[in-house]
Amino acid sequence: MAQEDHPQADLTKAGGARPILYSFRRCPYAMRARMAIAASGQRCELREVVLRDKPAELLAASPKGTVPVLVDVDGRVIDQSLDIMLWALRRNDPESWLQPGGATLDEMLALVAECDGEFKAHLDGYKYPERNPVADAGAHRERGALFLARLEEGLAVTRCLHGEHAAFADIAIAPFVRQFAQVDAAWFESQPWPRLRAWLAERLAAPVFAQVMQKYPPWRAGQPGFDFPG
Ligand SMILES: N[C@@H](CCC(=O)N[C@@H](CS)C(=O)NCC(=O)O)C(=O)O
Repeated sequence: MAQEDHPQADLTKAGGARPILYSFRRCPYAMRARMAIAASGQRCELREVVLRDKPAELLAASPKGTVPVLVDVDGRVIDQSLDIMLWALRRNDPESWLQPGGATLDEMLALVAECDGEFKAHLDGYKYPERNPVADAGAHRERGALFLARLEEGLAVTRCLHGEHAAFADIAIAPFVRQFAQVDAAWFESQPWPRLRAWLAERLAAPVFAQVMQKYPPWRAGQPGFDFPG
């Protein structure tokens, strides 16, 4: 068993008064939600989803069928990753991710919106050129790189995106930069972005990242989910 596999002995009882988090390990939206939940100390029941075989319970909670989805103990459904981050951090934010000192929450959300909008579209065009044969992966890489070059400029002023410490935007954006970097690691390494690379390396080396990248077997109806964070 790989070291990061979750031991079966940690299976927790189904039900119970814990929010349920439908998640998918490799989804960058789910990663950011899991990091905020882990940092907040909020405990959840994690249900790992197979995207091509989504559980009926997930679709009943949120028919749009994306992860992450959080079902709170009162039945409230939160089906956007940023809202799940805010839900967790507004309960408990020991690392001040919502108040980095160098920006307001609205300013951080504006940067994250650029990531989720234009940058994500170019990331997809670059990463999955086969999904749109007319699109040119190289052009998408160039356009996505504009966002990354801007991050590099900001990181020349402060170590993290909005100050010296990681905060909401760093956590929300890093999983997408990670994906972009992984498409062609040699190309990414060759770009004039030393601060961005250091920033990404730091995000990926943070204990909270390792914590949320543990592997869980897919959840099946009638079975207990896993205690998260484990
Ligand atoms: N805006 C949503 C986007 C979530 C999203 O698109 N998640 C992807 C996985 S990374 C998904 O569930 N896709 C549905 C599918 O592939 O069937 C959020 O922020 O939570």
